[in-house]
Parts: sequence; C-alpha cells; structure tokens
Amino acid sequence: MNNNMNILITGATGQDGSNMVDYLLSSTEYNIYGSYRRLSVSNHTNLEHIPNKRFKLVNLDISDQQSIINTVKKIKPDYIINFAAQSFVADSWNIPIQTFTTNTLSVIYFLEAIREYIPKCRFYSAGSSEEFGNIDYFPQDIKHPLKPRSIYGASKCAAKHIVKVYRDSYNLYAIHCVLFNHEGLRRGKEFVTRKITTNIARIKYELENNKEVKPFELGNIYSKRDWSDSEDFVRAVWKMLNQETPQEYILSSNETHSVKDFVDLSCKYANLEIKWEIDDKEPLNTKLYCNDKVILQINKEYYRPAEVDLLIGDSTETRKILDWEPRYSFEDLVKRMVENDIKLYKNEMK
Ligand code: G4F
Repeated sequence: MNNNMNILITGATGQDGSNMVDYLLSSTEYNIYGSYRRLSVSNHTNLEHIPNKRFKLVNLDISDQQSIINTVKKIKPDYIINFAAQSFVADSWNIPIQTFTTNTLSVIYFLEAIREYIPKCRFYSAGSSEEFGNIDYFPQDIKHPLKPRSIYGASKCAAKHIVKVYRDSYNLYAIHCVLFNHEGLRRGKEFVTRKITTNIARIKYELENNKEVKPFELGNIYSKRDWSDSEDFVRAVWKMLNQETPQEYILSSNETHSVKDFVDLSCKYANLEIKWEIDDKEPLNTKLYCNDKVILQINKEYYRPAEVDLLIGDSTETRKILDWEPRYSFEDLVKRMVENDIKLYKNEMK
C-alpha cells in the first residue's frame, strides 16, 4: 500500500465528511485533509475527537474557484470526496441562487482543477434521491428519470450531468452517486430525523423531571423516505472510488418509512407511551400526546412549497458490484439516534 496517498474530503465538519474522515483514518494509512469553511463561530464538534497526525484541516471555500485551485496545487490529492454542499432542501426555496451555484459550480471548479493539475485524481460527487423528485415508479433505481421538485434537487441533477460530461470528455475517474436519505449521531438538528430525536430526548427529560413540557413542531408527517445510516454509506463511497472503471451508483436501504413512523419508533425507544389525535381533514390539528400532555403539533411553516412524497430506492445492483451491505437497519438507526440524544441531553442538564 502506498502510504503517501493524499485524500481531500470537503465538508469535513458535517455528518458525512466527518464519518468519512473517521472511516479512512481507521481503514487506510493515507493522509487525510478535511476541508472546512471558516465561520466566526467554529463548528468542529464532529472532528474534536481526532488527534491524528495523518489528519489535517484545510480552510477551503468550495464557492471560490481560486481557493480550490490553491488547495489542489498544494495538496495534490489522489482522491477528492466532495461532501460539501448547501444540503438542506427546505432552505433551497429561501436561498435558491446560493444553493444552485454552490452545488454546481463547485463541481466544475474541482473537475477543472483535476483536469489541469491532477488528472489521475479520483473524484466523488454526492448526488441525491431528490433528483428523482416527482417519481414515476418505485422502487427508484439508477434509470429513474430526473424530475426534481426543488432547486436543491435541480442542482444535484446538474451536478450529475457535469460529472458525466467531464468523465466522457477527459476520461477522468469522476463519479456521482445518488444517495437516499442517510442519518446518524452527527446529523444536523434541522433535518427531520435529528429534530425528532433531540426533541424526544428533551421531552423525556421534562416529563421525568416534572418540568413544563414544551411541544415540538413538524410539517408533513406523511412524507416517506428511504433512511440509512451515514456510517454505512461512507464505506460504500470509498469502494466506489476504488473500482477499475468509474460509473454511477445509487445507495439506499430499499425500505421506506413515513416521518410519523420515525416519531413512533423514537418514542418507543425512549419508552414514552404516546397517543395520536389525527385530524385527516385538517392535518394542522393533528397532535401527539404523552401522559395527557401535547408533545408534538403540526405547523404549516414546515411544509414545503413542493414535496417529494415517496422515496424508496433499489440499490441491488450497487450492492452486487461493490460487494457492500448496510450494517444498520432502520430500527438500529432510530434506536442509536434516540439513545445518543437522551444521553447528550442528560449530560447537558447536569
Ligand atoms: O430531513 P429532511 O429535511 O430531508 P430531505 O429533504 O429528505 O433531504 C435529505 O435527504 C436528501 C436525499 O434524499 C439529501 F439529498 C438532502 O441533502 C438531505 O440530506 O426532510 C425529510 C422529510 C421531508 O419530506 C420533509 O417535508 O421530512 C419532512 N418534514 C416534516 N416536518 C420535515 C419537517 N423536515 C424538516 N427538515 N423539518 C420538519 O420540521
């Protein structure tokens, strides 16, 4: 094994980036460079446990082409794994231009820099099941048409095409993989899964300590997603980058569950006995109770202007090619997230 290989992982402070850093430090001898964007308040919580000589943080803004060129020339990466993005779908209606330009131009900047300075570098672009959007059939496989419902989804479709153009035109090892939803202990708290598990942890504490219970709010609890664990996905992404020839893939659990299912299971693992008061005619009146107290209500603020109602992937082909299987089931994922957030909240309250 060549120990002098350099790997650049963008978005290293986020869930997927930090999981990839951990995975590659434990499974390779390579030098890992994690890029982050400087903020006045640091957000390096997911990397604080890494006192490793083979890991370095680099300040890189993926929306700045010069910053990408400088980093590529300095590090000369053998692999670039691009997890950085404006990845919060709901925000793509509020910041459409930032979402579209960041998620597409950064891909061109990287591929141009690779073509010019490091043509042997292998490049990974993180795609999304949001590309499928208004779905034609289920489960969705790699052949499903691209019918995005958000600017975020449209930006990932464009990224997919950009990667293909560079792969075909310049014979680069550049891949774009459609990732269905993937969550975990490091998930940002604005995404629905972590929003649920952090709030359930807080409410459990409030109930058990006779504190005032503040309900939390969700939007569409009937949308269905195909949820996996990010730690499983990063193993597969590394395998994709190490095949003989580059190609497109999808990663999914091949199961679908509603947001409501996620709430139900979270309450089960938190040992909360719950009762729904469902209003089919006026969903905004729907409420969830625990010990006769409202713990969850619906707020139209969290509904999206256009929703992707149902996502369920078919990653059978990818699993075969990569000889990869997920280690965590949907139940494992929810259990791990709930138990972790209960522990974190208790510690915070000490
Ligand atoms: O957790 P979400 O915000 O994730 P979303 O939009 O599915 O996107 C995630 O998965 C994509 C892959 O399919 C990634 F490309 C993307 O970067 C991101 O990681 O929302 C999941 C569902 C949606 O249907 C949303 O309408 O939950 C519904 N939801 C209901 N109430 C809510 C809420 N979502 C959020 N974030 N907050 C709510 O209060």
